[in-house]
Amino acid sequence: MKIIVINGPNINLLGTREPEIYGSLTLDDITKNLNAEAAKLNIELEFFQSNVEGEIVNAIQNAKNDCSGIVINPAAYTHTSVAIRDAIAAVGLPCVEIHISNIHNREEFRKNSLTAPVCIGQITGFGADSYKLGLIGLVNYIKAA
Ligand code: CA2
Repeated sequence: MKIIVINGPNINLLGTREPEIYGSLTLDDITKNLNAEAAKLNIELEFFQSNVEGEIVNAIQNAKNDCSGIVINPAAYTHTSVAIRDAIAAVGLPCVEIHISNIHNREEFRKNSLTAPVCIGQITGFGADSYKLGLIGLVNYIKAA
């Protein structure tokens, strides 16, 4: 089983600023931790990060070719992107939305997710662990399907 982990804009800056909100781990650290979890789960991971909305849409569409599911942190596009929502709905792969911070206890504009309604679930507020929790939930969902 192969799962793609997609990260949206500015996630490449993790660990460099705002550690009180996003923690001190870098995207590279999170990738290493997820690869360790993937080995335990006996699955394969692919990673994609982009600051460009259309590139994220392309990655979601391409996932249909060789992936069984998607873990996505759409970052700021969570709150704005009809295109990413439509891509998730169009490919029909099970998708888990994750956030490092708790989007429900921050600014009002972060509370609404355009993408969550087309995902099987949302994990928000567990720091870097949100990725791991989202991955475990997705793999269990796929295995049970
Ligand atoms: O909590 C999350 O994972 C977010 O998806 C992160 C996004 C934010 O727009 C969402 O509302 C919630 C922002 C990612 C920006 O990451 C930074 C990393 C280091 C320094 C500055 C920003």
